[in-house]
Amino acid sequence: MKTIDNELLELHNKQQLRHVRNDYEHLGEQLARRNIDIDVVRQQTATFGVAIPSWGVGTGGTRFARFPGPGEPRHVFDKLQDCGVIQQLTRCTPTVSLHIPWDRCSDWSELRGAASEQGLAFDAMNSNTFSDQPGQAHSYKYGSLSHTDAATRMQAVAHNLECIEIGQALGSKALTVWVGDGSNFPGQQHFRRAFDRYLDSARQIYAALPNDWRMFLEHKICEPAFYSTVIQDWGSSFVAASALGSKAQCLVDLGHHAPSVNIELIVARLIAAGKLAGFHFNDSKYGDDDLDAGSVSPYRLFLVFNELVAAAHEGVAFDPAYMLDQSHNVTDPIESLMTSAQQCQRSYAQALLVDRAALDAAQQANDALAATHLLKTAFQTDVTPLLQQVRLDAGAAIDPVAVYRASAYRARMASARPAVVGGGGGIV
Ligand code: PSV
Ligand code: MN
Repeated sequence: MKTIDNELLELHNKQQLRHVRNDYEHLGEQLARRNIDIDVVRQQTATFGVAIPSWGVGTGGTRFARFPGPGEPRHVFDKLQDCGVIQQLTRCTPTVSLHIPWDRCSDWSELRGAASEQGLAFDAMNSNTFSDQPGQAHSYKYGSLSHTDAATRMQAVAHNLECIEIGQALGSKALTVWVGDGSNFPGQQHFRRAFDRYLDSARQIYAALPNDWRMFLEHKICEPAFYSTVIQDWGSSFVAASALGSKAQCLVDLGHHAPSVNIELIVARLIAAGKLAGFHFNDSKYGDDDLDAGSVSPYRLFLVFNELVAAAHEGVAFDPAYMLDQSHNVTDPIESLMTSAQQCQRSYAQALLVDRAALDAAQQANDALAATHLLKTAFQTDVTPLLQQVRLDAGAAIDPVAVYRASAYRARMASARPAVVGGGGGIV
């Protein structure tokens, strides 16, 4: 089912077709001077896909307030419909990452069917043991997988096992585990014992993983615990993933580090260790701001992709999962997600333009200026016509946001989905 009228999409594309062709040809000439075949880069860029987080299509919020937008998705089927729009217009978001229990539904095969109708599949499942659910026997106030109480830990393990089961029904192949476990006061928690308890619980989840599944461990420096967290950094994540086994890897959410941490270096280390699970892309200025990917620091995003492309170029075998994880507080979530997905695709395309042989030579010769100039040259290349051509080839919109706005999808949803009363504060 196509939620946006294809005729509208084609009309918009037609209006810009001549410009895209001209701009693409011009960029092709420029790249040819650098010995780069634009068609090869185009084909590689066309393979890029990033998963949409189901929770991202709803309006986000902070702990102070949430300002819901019109036509918000009311349940997981509405969320899938919004994800379908994003995929239809961009063709670089073929999968959706679900969060349980936020996306609970009564018939998983119906959901799977609805997804394939939208041309979507399911990426990693996300468990939630960071908030209590109605009727839950044991509270996660003081932790979940690492809780001091065995029954609470068991409940958290059972929830993760259920997520795996749901994921199997949906065709997912990975479970992302992020826990809010930690402490707010020095002395509150015995660091080593809490980590051991976490590991013991994680082992039980790992043991239930199907053979072709992976377990993604997501670290986070702080929040909701503000003094310490059990899986605080990539070091803790790496220790845990190594203790669990080869199917456990470390997931890097760009917002989960101290402000000046060199994330691309962490990425390189995890690749080298065979432990890079993948990413939650977003951007930040101060903390886990969950801003739109590349909206504040596009160069940092490029440098992350540079490590990924370099490793692939050198023949390293790895398979990182790409997901967005953002909170859209002041924008239409669909517009933000389309823009962010394209921003990731842009960074990937730019990273493909790095002259790897010249960079190797500059690094070998300790020519710092030449080396950094090579990265800047790739980053400063305006690959817009290339991305437009990739979208055109795939049947997507040359300008997704323009078509989306012209379609009045949001206004249609505003009448089709009556607003749910309530909705106070809360980080999504
Ligand atoms: C935690 O901040 C996080 O990054 C985890 O990935 C959660 O699953 C997600 O945000 C949604 O709260
Ligand atoms: Mn995340």
